Amino acid sequence: MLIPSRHDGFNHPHASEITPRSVYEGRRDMLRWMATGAAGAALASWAGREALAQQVARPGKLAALPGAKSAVAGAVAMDKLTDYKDASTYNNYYEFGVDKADPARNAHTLKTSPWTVEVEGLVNKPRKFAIEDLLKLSPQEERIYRLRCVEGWSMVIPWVGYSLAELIKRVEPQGSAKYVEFVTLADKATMPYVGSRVLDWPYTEGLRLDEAMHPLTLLAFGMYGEVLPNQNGAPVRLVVPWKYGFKSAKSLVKIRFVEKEPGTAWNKAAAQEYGFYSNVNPNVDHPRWSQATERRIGEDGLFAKKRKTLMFNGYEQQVGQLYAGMDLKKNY
Ligand SMILES: Nc1nc2c(c(=O)[nH]1)N[C@H]1C(S)=C(S)[C@@H](COP(=O)(O)O)O[C@H]1N2
Ligand SMILES: [Mo]
Repeated sequence: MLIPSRHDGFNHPHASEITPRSVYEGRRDMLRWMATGAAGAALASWAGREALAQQVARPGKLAALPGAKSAVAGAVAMDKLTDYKDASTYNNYYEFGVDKADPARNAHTLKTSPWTVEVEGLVNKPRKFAIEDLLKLSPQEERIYRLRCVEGWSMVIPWVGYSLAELIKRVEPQGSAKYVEFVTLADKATMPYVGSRVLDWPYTEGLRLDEAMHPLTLLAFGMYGEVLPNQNGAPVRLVVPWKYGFKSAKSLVKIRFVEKEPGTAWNKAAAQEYGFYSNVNPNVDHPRWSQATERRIGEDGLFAKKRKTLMFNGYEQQVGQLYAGMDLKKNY
């Protein structure tokens, strides 16, 4: 998820806001991290977003969207929740910029109403949903999921939504439908980076039909009891908790049922680094860095000790059987 950045953590003015002592103490870790290329951009964004977090949304600002506790197995991680201010100011949403603080800064231009999601392709009942109808299609549930980014950080967020399977059942996929492609908004007028060469727009993602049907795969409309803030993918996004964060496409406009494995945004950008499956797997390194550990955002700051990354992000019991017999090194 890292592209050459204009930021160099050590030259960035905000770097001075990090106390020399913590810099010193974290230095060895830091140097190791620098070697991965991740540090420059991340250090700059972390410092920059501290100030931003003071101003940006906190729960209580957006429309309420409460959900009943989910009964889906594995839907409630017992981990401590990430602070709302961290979850809403440390984001990847490249349509609004490549710095972690950019989406919170820039995504106010996203127009989430009117909004439609078109469900098409190999289904008996293709349908265009107005967002209001999609919201009411099934009861909203609260699910506390970990989301782990391929860059090595993770968060724990109380999402609100319902299983994507609820929608899929209603449109009746045909026997030839083997995959689901997700297409997100690409609007040059409101998204400053659409048109840049960072990615091939629109941002798209895909799942195998059985992955899309798995009850843990969430169509999310809210978090922390409120509708999604724009930077987190309003008005509707995917959350696939056992896969790296980039599979969880934001601001969906099309859901398409297809026969062949669809292309995906990061696979198109760097095929040797980002495969179609992208299951969280501590045993398969990213070609440029390890995936064995992660930092929980907000836990202990930038130089926190890493925690071990779990197979399938801790959801192995629920989803492991989907990949029985597959070579997960080959299908990364
Ligand atoms: N449309 C779109 N969806 C996207 C992205 C993006 O750049 N554009 N980034 C992905 C990545 S890399 C991650 S880690 C998650 C981050 O979700 P969050 O900001 O809610 O934590 O969104 C994913 N969905
Ligand atoms: Mo990510």
